Amino acid sequence: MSDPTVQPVPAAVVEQVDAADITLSNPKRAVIALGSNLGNRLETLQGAVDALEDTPGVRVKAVSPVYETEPWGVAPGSQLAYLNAVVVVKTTLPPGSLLERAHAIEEAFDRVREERWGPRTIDVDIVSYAEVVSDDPFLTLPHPRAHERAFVLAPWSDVDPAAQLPGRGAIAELLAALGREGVVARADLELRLPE
Ligand code: PH2
Ligand code: MG
Ligand code: MG
Repeated sequence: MSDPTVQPVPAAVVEQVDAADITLSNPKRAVIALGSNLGNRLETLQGAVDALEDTPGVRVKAVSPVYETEPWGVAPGSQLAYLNAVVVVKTTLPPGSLLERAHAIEEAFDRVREERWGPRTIDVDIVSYAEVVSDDPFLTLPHPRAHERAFVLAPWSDVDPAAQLPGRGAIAELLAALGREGVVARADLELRLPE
């Protein structure tokens, strides 16, 4: 005998739940690092923040203080100082689409890729995406060098002091171990959180 409390589900409304649905209904938190050492650095950082907010499926939740930082990875004195900041977003975009958007924003600000670690108007790096750990060469998550870069960890710890870097531990501890040499807060400069 059939149970009268169980309603049969008509075949027409059987739902499909696939990866896209889960992404769409469940926004993820991503941490994005911004850096600029060419042109009007502050204006460009703000432009990148605004462009992120203008992206369908991306909401900027927090913007860090701005730091002036010594260029890492190049001969001392060979490049101008960077301004660096970190942005926390909530997004329904999957990681690959968020990366495509990051690259589009770099292109919009005339980023040229001539040499590795060359000076740049803007660098938009995905530092972490939810708890995702991936060694995909197209998008390694978390960012493979974030744990050893004070110019990422310092602004990140300002917006999220308890943050963990998946696979690496607490960012506060990573930053304490690394020190803040060459990474100076520019309290006179400020990025606006988009309305
Ligand atoms: N980015 C690099 C290389 N070196 N140095 C500083 N201070 N800040 C950066 O954002 C940065 C760098 C490659 O992306
Ligand atoms: Mg980059
Ligand atoms: Mg970078």
